Amino acid sequence: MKVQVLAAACAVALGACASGGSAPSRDTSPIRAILSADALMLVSFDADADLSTSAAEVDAGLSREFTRADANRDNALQPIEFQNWSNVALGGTQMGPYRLDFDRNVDNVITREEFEAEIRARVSDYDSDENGVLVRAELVRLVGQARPPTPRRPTPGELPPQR
Ligand SMILES: [Ca+2]
Ligand SMILES: [Ca+2]
Ligand SMILES: [Ca+2]
Repeated sequence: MKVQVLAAACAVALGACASGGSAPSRDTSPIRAILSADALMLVSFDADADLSTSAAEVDAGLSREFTRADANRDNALQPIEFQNWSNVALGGTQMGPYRLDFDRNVDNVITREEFEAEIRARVSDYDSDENGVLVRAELVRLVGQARPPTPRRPTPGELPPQR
């Protein structure tokens, strides 16, 4: 993922060079860090506030979130329960992970096992060094300069616009 993002950033920079204009100062082009809705939830699992989410904190966190979601306490998440939970925990049902990411057998109910399996799979996706602990650098996604290339080519000698 990071490799792809860096490759895209290089392509933009090369494009600016190839156009003949002076490339915008790369020092002022911010690299943006994006936290996905599931990463935001995993950050919230950091109960002792040491800025990393341990395996024990993942265990406690997913149990807490399942309980939060299971409003009628039948140990399964009905679609309306998932929707309500997704709105508060993930920031909206359009963010993902989606209901069908959890509901693997598509029976319209998310069991505790399905809920845990999906979140644990995401934890291991984020855990790039596979040490069972999630740190900030594993949770953020870096995105190169979000600004699209300017269509106008600067004339020779002209300073690039200030940002
Ligand atoms: Ca922690
Ligand atoms: Ca339920
Ligand atoms: Ca890790």
